[in-house]
Amino acid sequence: PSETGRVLSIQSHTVQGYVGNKSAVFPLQLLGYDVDPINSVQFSNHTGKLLLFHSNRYPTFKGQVLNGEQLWALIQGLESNDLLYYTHLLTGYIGSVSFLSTVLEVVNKLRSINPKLRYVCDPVMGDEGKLYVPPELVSVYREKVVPVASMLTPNQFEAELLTNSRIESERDGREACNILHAAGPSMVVITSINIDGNLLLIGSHQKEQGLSPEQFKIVIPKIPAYFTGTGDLTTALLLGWSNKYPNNLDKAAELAVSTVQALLQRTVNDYKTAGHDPQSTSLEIRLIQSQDDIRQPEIKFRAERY
Ligand code: ATP
Ligand code: PLP
Ligand code: PXL
Repeated sequence: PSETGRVLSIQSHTVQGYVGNKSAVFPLQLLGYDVDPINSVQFSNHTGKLLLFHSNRYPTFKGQVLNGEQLWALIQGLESNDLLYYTHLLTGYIGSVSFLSTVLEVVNKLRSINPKLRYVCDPVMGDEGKLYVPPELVSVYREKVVPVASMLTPNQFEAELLTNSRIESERDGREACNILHAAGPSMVVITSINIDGNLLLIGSHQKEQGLSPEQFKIVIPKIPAYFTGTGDLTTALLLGWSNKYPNNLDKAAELAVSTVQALLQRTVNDYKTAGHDPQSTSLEIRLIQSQDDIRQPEIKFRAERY
C-alpha cells in the first residue's frame, strides 16, 4: 500500500533526545508522509515522567513554551498562504488548558478546509495512577477532545480517566473502548495495560455506528527497563500504518508494535554493550539506528482477535 498524507504534528521538541515530535516526525517521514511539525515546547532535553516514579535521567531542563495565541498565529500564517490542507492532525503531550483549547480550534479550522481530516490524539495525562498534567485538563479531554478525535491512543490510566472506570482486566479494557467509541473516535488503541507482568495492547475499531466494534489484543512481554518517548512513537506509527491499512487496525497495530519492540531491544542491547545497567535510569531510544525496523518491520507480534 502506498497511501500517505500530510500530517500536522503538534508536539514537544527536545534539542537532545527523542520524545514528542523528535520521536514522531522521523518515523512518519520514513513511512512516506509529509510532516509539518509545530513545536509546542522547545526544551533542552525531556523532563521525564521519572521525576514522579524513578530516578530522573536529567536533573534539569531549560527552554520555552508556546502558548495558545502563538500556536494560532502559526495557523493563521499557514492559512494566509493557503497552506492549511492536511489529511491528519497528530497531538501528544499538551501542558495547559489554553493550549488544548486552541488545538480544538485548530481541529475545526482544518476540518473546514478538509472535512475528511483525521485527528489522531494521544490524550497524554499520566501513567501508573499519577497525573502529570494540570487536573483541569482531564475534563477538557473527556468532554471536548474525545468527541472530535478520529483515533485515540490512551494508556491504561488515561483510558480510566476518560471513562470514569477502572481497568483491571481485558474485559474492562474492551468495555472502556466501547465507552470511548460511543463518545466519538471510531478507532481506539489502549497502548498498554499492565496484566500479570505483561503489557497488553487492546485495539478496537468501530467500522459503523451501531455495529459492535472489532477488537483485538497484542501481548507484549515487559522489558525490564524504562523508556521515554515510546508512547509518542507508538501513536505516530499507528497513524502511519492505519492510514495504509484503513480496514485492518489489527495489522496496523502488529506493524507498530513490531517496530517499537525491535527498537527497544536494540536500545537495551546497545546500553548493555556500552557497559550500562539498563534498569538504572530511563533509556534514550535508538530511533535513527532503527530506521530499517520502521520502514519494513518484521511482524513478530501478532494480534489475537476477540
Ligand atoms: P501515552 O502515555 O503516550 O498515552 P503509554 O504510557 O502507553 O502511552 P508507553 O508506556 O511508553 O506509552 O508504551 C507504549 C508502547 O511502548 C507499548 O505499547 C509497548 O509496545 C512499548 N513499551 C514501553 N515500555 C515497554 C517495556 N518496558 N517493555 C516492553 N514494551 C514497552
Ligand atoms: N513525562 C512527561 C513530563 C511527559 O510530558 C510525558 C508525555 O508523554 C511523558 C512523561 C510520557 O512519555 P511516553 O510517551 O513515553 O508515555
Ligand atoms: O514523551 C512525552 C514528552 C513530551 N514532552 C516532553 C517530555 C516528554 C517525556 O518526558 O519531557 C517535554
